[in-house]
Amino acid sequence: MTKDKRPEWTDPSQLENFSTLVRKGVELQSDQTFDKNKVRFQKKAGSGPSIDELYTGVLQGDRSILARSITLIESNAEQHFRKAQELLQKLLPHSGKSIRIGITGVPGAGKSSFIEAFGTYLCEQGLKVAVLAVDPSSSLSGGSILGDKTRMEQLSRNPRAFIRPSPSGGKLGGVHRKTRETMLLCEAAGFDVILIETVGVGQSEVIVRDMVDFFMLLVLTGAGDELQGMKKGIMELADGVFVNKADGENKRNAEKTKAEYNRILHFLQPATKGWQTKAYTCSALTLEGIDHVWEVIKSFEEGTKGTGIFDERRRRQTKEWMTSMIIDQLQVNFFHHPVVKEQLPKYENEVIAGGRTVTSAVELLFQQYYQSKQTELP
Ligand SMILES: Nc1nc2c(ncn2[C@@H]2O[C@H](COP(=O)(O)OP(=O)(O)OP(=O)(O)O)[C@@H](O)[C@H]2O)c(=O)[nH]1
Ligand SMILES: [Mg+2]
Repeated sequence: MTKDKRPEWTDPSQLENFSTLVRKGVELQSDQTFDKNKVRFQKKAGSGPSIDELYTGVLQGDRSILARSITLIESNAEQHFRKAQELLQKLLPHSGKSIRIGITGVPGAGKSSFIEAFGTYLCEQGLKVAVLAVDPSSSLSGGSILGDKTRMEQLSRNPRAFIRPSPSGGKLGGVHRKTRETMLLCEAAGFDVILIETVGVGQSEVIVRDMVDFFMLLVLTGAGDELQGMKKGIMELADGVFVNKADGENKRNAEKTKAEYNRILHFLQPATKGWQTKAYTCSALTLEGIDHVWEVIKSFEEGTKGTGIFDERRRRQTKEWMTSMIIDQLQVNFFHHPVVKEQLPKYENEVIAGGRTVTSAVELLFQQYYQSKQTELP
């Protein structure tokens, strides 16, 4: 048909004049796109399930929904942050019912093997176990502990267990927040025990200590010199010191090490009021003593709940968490402010060159920061 032979406009209601007919189709939802190649609707990238869907899924213990919710919390994107916060707010009343256990120890102490053994034991007792990690290096390297799932092969296949590697940092204090919020999600999903692993090499033990009820230190035999060199600080954080690898020929040594630790612990300030931190032996290999670890933790829980110390610590931890988030926000706000970014190097140079005192530089910097903040106000 040539152009000029086309009929004039015809009223569509005169259906007999049409050989084909355009019908009203299915409307495209705001969170959908239409994929021409596959000829079907797709959810727009990033939209994902609704908050209500996530909420219900997490409460029902749906593992894939739980994993997606954690991904939302771990995301550094602004729109995910808002959605995650809304979800957490809804789930908050369902959290808090687990026992939170922190595990630290030098590389090679057997943390992964211990979690495999202990976690499996707990599952056998009918409990549900979530394993999280705080990796001090992750914000730098992007890597994470618990990457070695090979050491937790059995546990990672257990339907009662849920293992989540350490999140990567993003903003200041990011890992801290993400792990705490992930813990709350896992609690809402019905996990009875939360194990949080961290390598005992610095600040991360203190961060984990502030998140958990019971903090355990995993150590090796052959204390002697090692024991002397060990930071008293980390032992003062622990509610229990466990000498791992107490098996085979190492067993006697482990007993000796245990006695040495007990001697030292006796003189230290206990980590938890009303609870004497002691040393014990265990083996992640033969499983000897693993059940006793749980007995120790249960008796700790009973005792501290009885005296109110348990709840008091949780309240204090929440308060301190808030304080630390305020400090993070202040830091980010200050150091990312354009005026500070511009002026800081100048003052640094002046201070380094000896032309200005640190106090005066800081004062001037804050003056300029506050001034520009005031002009920003509506
Ligand atoms: N004999 C014996 N060997 C153990 C025991 N627990 C762990 N091991 C071994 O010790 C080595 C280190 O164990 P891991 O569980 O990887 O230790 P880790 O603390 O997780 O180490 P990092 O992940 O490097 O921090 C492995 O070769 C384990 O097989 C135990 O109870 N007895
Ligand atoms: Mg490990």
